[in-house]
Amino acid sequence: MSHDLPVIGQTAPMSSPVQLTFHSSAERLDQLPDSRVEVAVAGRSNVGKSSLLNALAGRKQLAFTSGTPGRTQLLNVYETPDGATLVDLPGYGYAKASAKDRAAWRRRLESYLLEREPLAMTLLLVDGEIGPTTLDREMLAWLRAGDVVFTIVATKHDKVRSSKRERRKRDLAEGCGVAPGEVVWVSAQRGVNVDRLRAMVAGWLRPS
Ligand SMILES: Nc1nc2c(ncn2[C@@H]2O[C@H](COP(=O)(O)OP(=O)(O)OP(=O)(O)O)[C@@H](O)[C@H]2O)c(=O)[nH]1
Ligand SMILES: [Mg+2]
Repeated sequence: MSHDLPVIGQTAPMSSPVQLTFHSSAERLDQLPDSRVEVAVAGRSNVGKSSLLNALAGRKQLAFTSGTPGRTQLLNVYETPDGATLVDLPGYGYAKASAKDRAAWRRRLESYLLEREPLAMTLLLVDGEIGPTTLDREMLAWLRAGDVVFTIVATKHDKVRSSKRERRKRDLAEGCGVAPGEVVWVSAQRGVNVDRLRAMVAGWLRPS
């Protein structure tokens, strides 16, 4: 018997990292670069947006992550070698921000999501450990009302005890108003489903 025979179940090719380099940080929509097609990463502060971006790119320090919520206040743009972009959006719901700052972030986020021409998909990240917050639900309602195409990604899969996972998956999906199969559960820390999401992102960013 040949040792070269593939073992069933272990043959799925690993999705390669999304090739990303930092392009720029924008405060306003009109400062964003031209893009062929764009995917955005949205979610409340501290949900794990920057960590997920690093995991997709297979890099540790591409996007700035921090234990202090609310650090990513700008639209941070990353580009692929073939002219597509990924944007790390400012997190919403940072409790210590002033009302004025919060209102400014919200305007920036909303105008981006409604007006950004190349935007093909928005990943809405929901914390898998705590489920959708009131702000997440408001965001979901707002995305639906604005006809913004989105995919729900539940983060920090590693923080949910395995005995609680099935129940949590059902509850989180129900809280977001979607079927459990529509939520992509990931752990940036452990690499859970990162391959799957890489393949999805590659599909959205593929030249048409
Ligand atoms: N256990 C675990 N922790 C995670 C995971 N992803 C992110 N974190 C932690 O969650 C915290 C916030 O992560 P960030 O990636 O900075 O979150 P963010 O959404 O970019 O936050 P802002 O930029 O403030 O909006 C950090 O302490 C991360 O280490 C994960 O998959 N598992
Ligand atoms: Mg961040």
